[in-house]
Amino acid sequence: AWARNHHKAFQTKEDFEKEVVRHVETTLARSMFNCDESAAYSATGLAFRDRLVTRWNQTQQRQTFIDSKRVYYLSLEFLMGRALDNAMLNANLKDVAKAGLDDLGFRIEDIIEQENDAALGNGGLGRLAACFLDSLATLNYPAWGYGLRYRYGIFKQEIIDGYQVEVPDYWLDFNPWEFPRHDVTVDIQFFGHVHKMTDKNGKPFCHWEAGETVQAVAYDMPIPGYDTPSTNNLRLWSSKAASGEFDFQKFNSGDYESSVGDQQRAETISAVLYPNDNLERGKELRLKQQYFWVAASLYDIVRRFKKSKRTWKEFPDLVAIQLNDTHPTLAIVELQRILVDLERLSWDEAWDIVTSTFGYTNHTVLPEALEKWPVTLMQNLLPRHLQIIYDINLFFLQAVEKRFPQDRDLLSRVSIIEESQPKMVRMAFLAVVGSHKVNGVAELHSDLIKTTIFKDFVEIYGPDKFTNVTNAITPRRWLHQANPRLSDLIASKLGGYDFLKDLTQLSQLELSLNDKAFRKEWAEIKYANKVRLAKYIKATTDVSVNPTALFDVQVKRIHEYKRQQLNIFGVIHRYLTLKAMSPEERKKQQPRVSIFGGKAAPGYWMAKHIIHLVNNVGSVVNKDEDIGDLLKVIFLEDYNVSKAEMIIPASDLSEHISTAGTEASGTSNMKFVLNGGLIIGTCDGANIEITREIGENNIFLFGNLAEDVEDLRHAHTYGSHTLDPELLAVFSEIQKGTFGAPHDFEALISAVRDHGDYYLVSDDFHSYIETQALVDESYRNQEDWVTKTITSVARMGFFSSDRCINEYAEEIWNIEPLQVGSEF
Ligand code: 26V
Repeated sequence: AWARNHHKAFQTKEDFEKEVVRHVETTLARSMFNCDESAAYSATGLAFRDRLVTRWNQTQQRQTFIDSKRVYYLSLEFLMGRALDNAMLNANLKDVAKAGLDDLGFRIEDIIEQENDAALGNGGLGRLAACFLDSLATLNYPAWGYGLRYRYGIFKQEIIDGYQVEVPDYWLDFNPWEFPRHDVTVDIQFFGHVHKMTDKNGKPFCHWEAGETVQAVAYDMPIPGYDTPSTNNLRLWSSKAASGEFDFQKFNSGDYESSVGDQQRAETISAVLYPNDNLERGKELRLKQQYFWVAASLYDIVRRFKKSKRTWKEFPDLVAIQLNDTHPTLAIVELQRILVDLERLSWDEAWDIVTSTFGYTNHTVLPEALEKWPVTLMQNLLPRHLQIIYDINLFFLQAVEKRFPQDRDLLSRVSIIEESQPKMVRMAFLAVVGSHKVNGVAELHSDLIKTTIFKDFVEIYGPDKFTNVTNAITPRRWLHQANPRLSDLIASKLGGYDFLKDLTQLSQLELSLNDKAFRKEWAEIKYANKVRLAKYIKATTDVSVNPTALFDVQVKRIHEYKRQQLNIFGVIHRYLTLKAMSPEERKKQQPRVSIFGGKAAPGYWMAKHIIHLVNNVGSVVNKDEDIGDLLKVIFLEDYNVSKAEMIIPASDLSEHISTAGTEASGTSNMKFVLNGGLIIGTCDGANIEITREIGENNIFLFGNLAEDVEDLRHAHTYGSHTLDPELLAVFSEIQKGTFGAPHDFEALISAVRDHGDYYLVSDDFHSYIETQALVDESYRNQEDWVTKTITSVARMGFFSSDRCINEYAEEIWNIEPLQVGSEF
């Protein structure tokens, strides 16, 4: 097979060029004479895709043949970004492609830029799933991702007059990375009624007679590993009208519009990614998305299992399913339904299989993000599933009652059904009850869930069901791809690129701390990355920034708990301080560029006001001649994975300043440090473990601790609430109208001043300002700064997603790597 496909497995630039020309002239039906950058991208993508296909098929065949246990990662979000650069680097053929494209008259960077981001996610949760797929393939684990093929990914953000405007992200125009599988379809049912029936042996069973059927069609994306032939699969489901649903009656009788309407209703299910992160809104379409995706995936998994001819008892020996947050929790109910209603296992046998199969990862403790569905909605859309949920709850509560007799209060606290008006299904509780392991994503977070939202469940199940797996990132994309010069420099010191597969090898960099040439090159790379970002800032915002200034970056979704408002209030304080100085005094100050980026959920007014304030402060500060290069304030439009790959390597300092106890982990903090930047941050999420690894001299921590947050909030509401005087000075300046109509920012101020300052902006303000002053001082000593950044990078080995995936594999999934034969 390998020999037959040899023409596709180019190794030289000549063969690569032949493949590109072949695709331009045949697949794209164009001539090389009118091959523009877009066509060159398509052809290059197709050439690499061809290479992947053989390995992908071999990997799947091998996994099937060996009958190895597979893990299925169920996630409503996969924030993949671009695929071409990644495919080239993983195959170690980027140099070949670069030379080939050069011959054909193209610059490889321009070709890479042609690709749309696969932006099928909101933020951290979706990008984590993408890093996990990279590690699973690289470590040769038999694994599939399952998700939805949204026609529109996360919206594109435009800034118009300082305001965010959302533009649809139609990304599928030409996507060489997906393979439609029109033969892999599943009919998914909704609505209808449940009938009690009796089988031929006289045993009762339930039959769900559904009211609507929608078809799920599989689209597959190959996921290459780095420096391995293993190529895993990401299967995304797309919805369309089921063949039986297309109403030919209507169509033939001339009611064309209405038959097209049915078609469109079906396609709506996978039309758009919900752009909220951390806010649950209980929309029926979202529940439909969840069930559609979960039911199609389980059908697929069960179909594959059945081919192995094993008994049902053995299901958990072949299948592990990880639930990425509560979004796929219905999978627990669906598997129970398949086993009990369709396969006719006893309830207990089925439930044993179900609970041995699932693991659940929690990604947030914010109460407003915890999924709850109205019982009435569930009853209408999924009547049989609601019955099963009630039964799961009944058996669970009976067991609890047995162990803790007479504790009515406990029963109502842990009930999967919240007895509120209206009644609600608590998805996180269902996920806990239906899984054998529950994990948080950083140590503090995993401790917090055990003492807050899942406290009672720790009592009931014991502590072993709850565990921690600290998040991490793939060094292939976030170092090698995003920062090739730094990766090359590190490789030159470590004797090759093995560190990309064993990141703990970075520790050897500490041996080079005193190597002058190395330090110089290290600093030059940071500078070059800053120059590139400065050019981008000039091109997109028309503001000139000095690349020798300290680049201070906060890029992430805009949310009150992440406290971009603290950052911008701090910037205003800095501006006022500079304004009050004499010109001589000013000359002694450290120049800074404050860079913000991130999307606000379209309905999140506070977040939108924050964006507006940042932009308005920028337009005042950036043209103030007293200030010049001492302070620039930039808002970068449409932050996404590709932009992150450019911005992160250019940062000196990044801000991870959430109210302690609110950011489950954060993962960009790791990306910034790995790229030679330092952090200003709170004792929250993974910042704490980053500090433990790199040392507290190499991070700028500030602010109140998680353990004190509750008392502070209580004091705001019930005690006297005195606000920080320097923050009040900032508020007065905003209210004077210095940054535009003060009315626009009243809500931001009153959240702190009048509504209890839930996120402790005032409590942490002074500590924040003082710590920023320390950063300035530190940055002035460039030699020390470089030492800190090299030391930090050297100690980041722990934060490779390879370590993280190995922990999941051993502690939760019980799966082993499967080496694909070296014959290819
Ligand atoms: C939640 C919801 C709630 C229902 C509506 C739609 C929706 C969409 C996404 C989410 C996920 C929110 C949770 C989340 O993104 N958590 C982030 O997960 C990262 C990876 O573990 C972690 O680093 C971040 O700290 C955490 O905020």
